[in-house]
Amino acid sequence: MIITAQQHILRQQEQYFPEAGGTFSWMLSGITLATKMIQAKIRQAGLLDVLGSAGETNVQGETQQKLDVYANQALLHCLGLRDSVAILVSEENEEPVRFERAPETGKYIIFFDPLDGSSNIDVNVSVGTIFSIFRRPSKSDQTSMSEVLQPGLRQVAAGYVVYGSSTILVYTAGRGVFGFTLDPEIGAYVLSHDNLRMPQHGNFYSVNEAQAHTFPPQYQQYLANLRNGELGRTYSSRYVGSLVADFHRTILKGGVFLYPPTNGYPQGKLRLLYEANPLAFIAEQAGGAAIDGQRRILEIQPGEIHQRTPFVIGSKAEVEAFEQVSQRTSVSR
Ligand code: AHM
Ligand code: MG
Repeated sequence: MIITAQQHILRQQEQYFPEAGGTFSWMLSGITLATKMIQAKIRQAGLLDVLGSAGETNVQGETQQKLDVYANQALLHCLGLRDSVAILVSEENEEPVRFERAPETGKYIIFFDPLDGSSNIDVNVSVGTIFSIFRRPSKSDQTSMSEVLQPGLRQVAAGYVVYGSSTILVYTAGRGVFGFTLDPEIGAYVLSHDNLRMPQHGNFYSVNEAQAHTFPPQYQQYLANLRNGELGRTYSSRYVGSLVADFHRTILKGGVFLYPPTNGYPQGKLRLLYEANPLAFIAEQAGGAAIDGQRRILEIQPGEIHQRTPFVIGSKAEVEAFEQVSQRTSVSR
C-alpha cells in the first residue's frame, strides 16, 4: 500500500507532536501544493513562454528568471493562506513578508529558495525548491528581526524538492529523513525513500573547479588530497551547478559538496538561511555533516536574512577529512 507525504507527516505528528493538532501538516501541504504547481510549470517550460529572464534583478543582484518569479508567487500564495504561517522569508524578497496573525495562530516562520539553480533551467537541467521552518519565539522578549534570525539548530523541519527526471521531496522534522516521489498519475508524493541514510564515505566530490585557483589554501590542499588518493579512495568529480541536484546525489551516493570562498564571492555564494541551514539539518539527520569550513552550519547565529556562507557538506568521513586538512593548514601558516 502506498504512503503519501501527507499521511506520513500526519503520522509522525501524531507520534511525536500530538499537541500540534494538525496545523503543522496543514501548513506543509501548502508547500507540497506550491511545489506541484512549480513542477507542472517546469515540465511545460519549453512549450510556454516561461523560459528566460524576467528582466528584473533580485535582492542578490542576480537576474530573475520568469520561473523564479512564478515559483516565488506560488509559495507566497499557498503559504500565505495558511493561518499558522507568521513570516515568510524568500530569496526573491528583500524583506520578510509578515502576516498580522495572533501569536497563538501564527506560529511558524518559513524560509525558502523558490527555484534554486534557476540559471540551469533553459538547458533542461534539474532545479529545486528548498525550505526551512522555525517556530516563532514568544513575542515578549523578541524584537522583530531577532525572531527571524535564529540559528539552524532551532529548525523544526526542513526539506527540498528536486525537479529532475522525477520530482522528489526530501524532508526531515528531526526524526530521520524521508523521500517521496511525485506520482504524476495520482498527483501525490509517495514514500519512496524510507529513513534515508547518507553513506559514511563516498566516491564523488562536487565543486566548481574552474574557481579553484581562488579558493583559500586549505580547500586547494583538500582537493589535492582527494585527487592523489590520500584518503585511501579514488574520487570522481560531479558538478551540476544546481545545489539541490548536487546535494541530492551526495545524500544518496555519499561524498562531499563544497562552495568555498572565491574571489567573486569572498563569503561563499550560498545563502545560510534558505540554502545551507535546511540542507545541513537534512544531512545531519541522515548521518552526514555540514560546516562553513570551521563551524557547524547549524550553530551559526545569523546576522541578516540574506547572508552567505562558505559550505562543506556531505558524508562524515569526507567532511572530517576536510576539518583535519583545515586544522593542519592553519597551524602551518
Ligand atoms: P541561485 O540560488 O541564484 O540559483 O544560485 C545558487 C546556485 C546553486 O544552486 C549552485 O550550487 C550554485 O549557484 C552554482 O554556482 P556557480 O555557478 O558559481 O558554480
Ligand atoms: Mg538559490
